[in-house]
Amino acid sequence: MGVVNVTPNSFSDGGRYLDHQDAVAHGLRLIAEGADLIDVGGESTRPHAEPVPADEQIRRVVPVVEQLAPHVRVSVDTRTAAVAEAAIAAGATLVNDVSASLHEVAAAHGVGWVAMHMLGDPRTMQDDPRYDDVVTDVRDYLVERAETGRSAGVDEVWIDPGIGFGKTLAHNLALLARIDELVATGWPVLVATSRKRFLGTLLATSDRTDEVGTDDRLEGSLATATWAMARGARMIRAHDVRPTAEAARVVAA
Ligand code: HH2
Repeated sequence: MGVVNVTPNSFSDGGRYLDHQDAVAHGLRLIAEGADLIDVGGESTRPHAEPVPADEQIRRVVPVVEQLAPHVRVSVDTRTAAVAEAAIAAGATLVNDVSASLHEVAAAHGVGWVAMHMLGDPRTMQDDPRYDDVVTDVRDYLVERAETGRSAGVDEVWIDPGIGFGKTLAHNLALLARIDELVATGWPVLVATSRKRFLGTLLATSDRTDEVGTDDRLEGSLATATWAMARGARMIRAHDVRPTAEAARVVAA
């Protein structure tokens, strides 16, 4: 799953593809690099981000979805029902839902649905997140969401632990270390670690005291994607599609 963020403030590529033609060109490039699916989003969900009104998200994503859908499967990255509906009308066939609440929209339109785990919402999710056992809590939540989606009539349901969404470094690492427990539920698992902050923290060294920037997180992104794929994750959401697709081919072999 290649990422096209049509936003001014996404944490790693914000502002780069705000122009529709730039976003479409980027999506076409990701297809050429091996993406099976392009995820188009018009709202950043980075920590502390403010919600974006539905009409603004629609203005950002619909023209891009329309132009990419003839070439590739398109998902819409949104937690807003009206945006999901507009993107589906424009050709999207998967709702990538960080709120895990849009199953009825997916069911009504006969499209797939990704249920992601997030603790709270982006404005507050990184304020001291706590779990009894993060892996068990996230797994139980996702299984409940997936079963609800299936009962509502969604045929294609994915689950996603939501790396970085209300999680400390230790939480993210536990979810990856025990990703097999999510795979064992039988629901197909999507993992998205690409360029995320915990990689910057892990890769920081004494001469780079704080954290490694988003453009220097490729190796960490690939290491975690490969780890997850080798343990059964079936989809990887990635900004750097060519290297990730190559890693996927090697794991598959
Ligand atoms: N992470 C981001 C956005 N959408 N969707 C799923 N299913 N899983 C994720 O972990 C996930 C996601 C955040 O990354 P990005 O789109 O690069 O940044 P932003 O939210 O700032 O636009």
